Amino acid sequence: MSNIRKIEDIIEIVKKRNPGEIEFHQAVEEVLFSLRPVIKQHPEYIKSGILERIVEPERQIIFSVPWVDDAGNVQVNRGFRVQFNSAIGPYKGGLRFHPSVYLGIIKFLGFEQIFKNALTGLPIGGGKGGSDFNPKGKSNEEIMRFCQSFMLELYRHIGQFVDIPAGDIGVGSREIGYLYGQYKRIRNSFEAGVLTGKGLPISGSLARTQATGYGLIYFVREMLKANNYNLKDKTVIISGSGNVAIYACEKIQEYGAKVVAMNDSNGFIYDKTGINLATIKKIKENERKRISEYIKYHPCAEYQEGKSIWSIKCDLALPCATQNDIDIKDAKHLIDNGCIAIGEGANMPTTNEAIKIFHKNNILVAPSKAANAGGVATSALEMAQNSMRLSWSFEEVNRKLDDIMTRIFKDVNEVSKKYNLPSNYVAGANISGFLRVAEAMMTQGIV
Ligand code: NDP
Ligand code: 2IT
Repeated sequence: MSNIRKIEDIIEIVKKRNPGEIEFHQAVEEVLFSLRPVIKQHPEYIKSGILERIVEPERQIIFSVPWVDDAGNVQVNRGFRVQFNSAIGPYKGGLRFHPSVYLGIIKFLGFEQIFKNALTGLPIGGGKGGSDFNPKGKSNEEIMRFCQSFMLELYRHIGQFVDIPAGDIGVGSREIGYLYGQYKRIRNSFEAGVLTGKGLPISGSLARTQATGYGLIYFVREMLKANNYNLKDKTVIISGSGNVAIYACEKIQEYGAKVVAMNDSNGFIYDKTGINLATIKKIKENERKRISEYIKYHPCAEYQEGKSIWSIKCDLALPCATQNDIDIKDAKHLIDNGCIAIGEGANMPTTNEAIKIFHKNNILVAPSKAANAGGVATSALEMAQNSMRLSWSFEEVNRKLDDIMTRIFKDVNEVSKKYNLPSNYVAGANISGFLRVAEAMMTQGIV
């Protein structure tokens, strides 16, 4: 049987075994197809069933999360934790609270996390969790009660040497604080390294809040440099206006680029004079309001609903909201408008078809597994500080983050060249991450 056939067979098995989980199928297809050249060189991986084992989560936990809302009504949500792969370290990955969450979303995110975490070079395996709970419009007390109920089940499955959750969409330091308080109470143990993305008063790390967005820009900076471009005076569009989007905006503005548009799930703002980030932080971080508020402070800006943000002209597109944000139609708009590069801050924000079109048109793509790895890398730095019972300065963590992102780009670039796929950083990231996990799996036998 040829190797190509083998990969297609495995994808078929994944589709049959995980019916309806389309995002998971998409993530598996993207990775496995790009591994063809590696598998050819490593028949021992086939023999050891590395591919069959890597697409099957080691453990999947689904639980009910009952809680009482402010009106006294009982609500029930569904909680998930998928512990995907522990070849190179304890399971590590965020929690997503969003109404669209179901097993297929958590599995795609957990699968991607395996390779991303491997790329950081730090000892962390891959996992992800979350709930279909919708935090929008909920009071602080409702968020707290939900987090406490969620942890009342999750606590038995996690631990600093077992599985270390963190934030993702809908989960920031407020939620991590409530989750941590409940974990500590149940266990009667101040085990700081069990969760990351904690606030500074409870052993969080400086620069973790900024890490994913800053890391994305460090990676994009290196990618542009390798292709004789730079960030200065580039016109940029960023989708989303949450944690990743805000700090990507902050860092790219520091490098002299101009961000002209951002959005949330309702609509986008276009400010041709350049987005005022202080206003975005006030609306989104402090007041938790909609991005449409921006035009109240900056009446010259425009607010639009029902139209794609990617129809605006830009040099750089940074999708930092959610999966499948850029489809073929958006990709064509971006190409026609002269865009030179995509930097994926969100996980899997570009469809597989759109990535193909970008590559065909020589548009550079910084793939999420590599480009947004700064968040989880800094989470691992938070764990290291917690183990040492020390905390590093903002400058020190930020410098380590920059070094890690610069090194990830170098690895991804070298691997893409080695496999004769120059500038295909998507393949470079998949292959580089996979090789680290596969080698770790090989040394541990069939477990
Ligand atoms: P936040 O919850 O802070 O922000 C999410 C942003 O994306 C909001 O502006 C939200 O708008 C928008 N958004 C979410 N879902 C949708 C949707 N279905 N359609 C349109 N817009 C949407 O999350 P983060 O910034 O933390 O996460 C953003 C992305 O980055 C995610 O893909 C996440 O997986 C990824 N990521 C996050 C990391 C982290 O450290 N936080 C690390 C690595 C990756 P609205 O408020 O209207 O919902
Ligand atoms: O997608 C991701 O890498 C995250 N949401 C961050 C995970 C983490 O453990 O910090």
